[in-house]
Amino acid sequence: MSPIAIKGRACVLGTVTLFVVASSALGQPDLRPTGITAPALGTTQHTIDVSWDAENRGNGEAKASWYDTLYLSADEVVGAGDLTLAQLARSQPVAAGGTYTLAQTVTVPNVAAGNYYLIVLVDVYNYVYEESEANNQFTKAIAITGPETLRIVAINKMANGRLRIDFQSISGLTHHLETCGAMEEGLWAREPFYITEDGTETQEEIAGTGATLSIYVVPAGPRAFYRIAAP
Ligand SMILES: [Ca+2]
Ligand SMILES: [Ca+2]
Repeated sequence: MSPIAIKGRACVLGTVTLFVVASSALGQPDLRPTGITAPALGTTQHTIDVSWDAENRGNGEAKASWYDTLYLSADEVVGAGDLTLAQLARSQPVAAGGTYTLAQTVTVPNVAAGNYYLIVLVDVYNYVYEESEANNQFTKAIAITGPETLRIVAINKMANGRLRIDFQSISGLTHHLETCGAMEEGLWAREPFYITEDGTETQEEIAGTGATLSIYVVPAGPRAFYRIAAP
């Protein structure tokens, strides 16, 4: 019995050695999401366009297919209670150093107004064996307003003729919108608006939010209301 036992152990050791050499020679892929493109503001039960970019920063090809999942989360960690907004398959391989983009129009769930996070997890089912499985998440903040009407707290005509509107949701979210062009106060209007953080329209905001919103302005006044809708 003894010679047979020795032969079997040698065989196992040989197999282990061969696997390590082959794995090292081929290289491993390493998928990593690098960005999420989405509006800074979403409205419940309205759609938003979301896309995410990812790269293969490893030195081996990522072989198809795998799945990426987009979540809506109240914090920056995926956990119980987070909502799945989209799950997309990547059905082509990505070479070492290569990139890919997935995009989906999603409906913002009927959640309470507040500040949330879009979180993308690439290779969510771990179909791809990667150099690192710890870098597969990317997070982007998004504010969500309810279907409620929003209260205008200030309307100001700016020096360039544009109209700036500061508004607040019932839940206390504050934002401001600024018309793309000169606009008359006190009129019903339907104009594309940009969301701005600082009152200055930048290319990044336009590209990043993709966000012109249609807005219906009720005649100006501190008690006026308006609603926003998808373009
Ligand atoms: Ca990875
Ligand atoms: Ca993986």
